[in-house]
Amino acid sequence: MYTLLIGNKNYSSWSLRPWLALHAFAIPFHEERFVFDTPEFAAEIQSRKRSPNGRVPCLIDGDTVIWDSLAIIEYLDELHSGLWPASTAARAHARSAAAEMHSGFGALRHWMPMNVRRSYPIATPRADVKADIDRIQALWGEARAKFCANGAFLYGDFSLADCYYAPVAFRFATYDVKLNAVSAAYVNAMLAHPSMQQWAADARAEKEIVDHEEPEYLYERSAS
Ligand SMILES: N[C@@H](CCC(=O)N[C@@H](CS)C(=O)NCC(=O)O)C(=O)O
Repeated sequence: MYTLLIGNKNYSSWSLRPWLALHAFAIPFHEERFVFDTPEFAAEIQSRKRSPNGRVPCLIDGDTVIWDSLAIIEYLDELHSGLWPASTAARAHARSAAAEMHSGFGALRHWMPMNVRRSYPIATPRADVKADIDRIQALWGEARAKFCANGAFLYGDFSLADCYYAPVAFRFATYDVKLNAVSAAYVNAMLAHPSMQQWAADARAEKEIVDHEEPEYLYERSAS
């Protein structure tokens, strides 16, 4: 049985991605949640005792330890197969989209951090955030136009690409981002997915508030 080390469900966007892959594809796993800013997180995770890079997520499969969300989902695809879209062209596009999310969209990630339980509408996103939003919508639109014959997800059936963009769906809801029709329908489909609903319910049930992860901290600090 796999063990997945994760952070707070309300905040940890990187943890969500492999958790969703395991949960949505009904792969049995055990989760261990470590709360940010606690002595346990420092002792078990940041010390690198349980996770080689001192971060979450980290997947443990017997003697094999995989410590980055992208490596984890590729490992799962290798062992369970069929988690990426079926055609070679769709798979290449989906992997490019996931890699772009992994290495890019810094402005969106910084200025719209995932916060599942909050509603914090931002009427006019900063220009750099808007550029990230525009690029994501273009990418989603292309995936759906080229590779999605049926189905509500980016490449039709739910795939690892959707796991990779899941935190963006939560962000767009939290910050009430105005979207085109294709993107809005996709976000709705993602938010309605039973595994996303489970994660959101777990996030709402968490009691911990990490001040520096909350939007007020970010926006008040930037204004001062
Ligand atoms: N590139 C990594 C990012 C992992 C990451 O930054 N995780 C955050 C939580 S979402 C973390 O562990 N932060 C705690 C720290 O850096 O001390 C991945 O894809 O897994």
